Amino acid sequence: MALPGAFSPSQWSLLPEETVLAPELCVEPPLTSRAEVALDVNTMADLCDSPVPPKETRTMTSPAPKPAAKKSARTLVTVATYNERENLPLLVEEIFRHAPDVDLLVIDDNSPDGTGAWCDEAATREPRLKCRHRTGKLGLGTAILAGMKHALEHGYDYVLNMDADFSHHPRYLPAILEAMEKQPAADVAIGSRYVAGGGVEGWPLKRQLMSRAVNCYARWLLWLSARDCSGAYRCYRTSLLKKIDLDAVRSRGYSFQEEILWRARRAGARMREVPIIFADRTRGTSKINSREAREALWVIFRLGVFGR
Ligand SMILES: Nc1nc2c(ncn2[C@@H]2O[C@H](COP(=O)(O)OP(=O)(O)OP(=O)(O)O)[C@@H](O)[C@H]2O)c(=O)[nH]1
Ligand SMILES: [Mg+2]
Repeated sequence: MALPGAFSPSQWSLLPEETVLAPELCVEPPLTSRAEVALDVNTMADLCDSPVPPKETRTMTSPAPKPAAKKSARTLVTVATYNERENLPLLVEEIFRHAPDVDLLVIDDNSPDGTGAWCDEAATREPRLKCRHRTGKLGLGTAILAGMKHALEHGYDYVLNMDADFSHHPRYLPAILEAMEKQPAADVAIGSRYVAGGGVEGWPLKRQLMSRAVNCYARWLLWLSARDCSGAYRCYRTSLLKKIDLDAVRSRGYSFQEEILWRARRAGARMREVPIIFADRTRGTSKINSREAREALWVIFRLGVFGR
């Protein structure tokens, strides 16, 4: 039986036009093997079909960065960190190598491993880098939100968030930024595991299935047409964020990704997905736990069924 507020696969076509991820809103895969990106939002069944990711060598650094699209838009990249001392130095280097025109804000929650201290020291040598410190571990969602508010307060055109653990490789930055510009311009560009050309490396089958299931769940309950609704590698146009009441966001943790897409859809956002290969972290430890996962499922349920 369908849940109140949920809708059946045949109702996808009833979504307002601007919320549907039309095929032309998918950019071509930036990787060597180009696969046609076709978004059929009329069926839920294909949501759970695993696209076959192209073979790619996993390295932290990549030899020949493609420069980011030349553009005048001011972009703030935000990275939330909690105990990412092993990853952050190389990540900062790689971000500026692939996207030299961006500014970078690290939002650190008083990491016991000294991530914040390293960042402060690095910021004295790198004017594009800033570090914001919070008192303790306050959740990934609130950290991303703090980054969005910083971008709004400082007049940036785009705010692009990514994880610190190299699951979101900086080599995709140029493609994601280009996806914002390509006509018709997008309000949100999503680094997506679940469009053709995208994929996941290094996750056990159980985690892959869980991620797929959460995506199906969120798409159904929240009427989201993006294939990857739970990933954090995304760029937002700040003019879109101005239309969203950021203070009303309920999510503290991982459901932030689904919730902000839901709010963006309701604000009439145009979304575009860019294929990425998501690589499991090789350094540092995971911060997600079962309590956070249960809380995320509950928030999505509440938003979908009660609308708040
Ligand atoms: N500031 C801040 N950052 C956080 C918090 N929780 C997680 N993060 C960061 O958010 C990003 C994603 O967290 P991960 O632990 O990688 O979560 P995940 O990607 O779902 O899980 P794994 O890849 O398995 O580790 C990383 O950059 C973390 O350091 C938090 O409470 N505060
Ligand atoms: Mg991670």
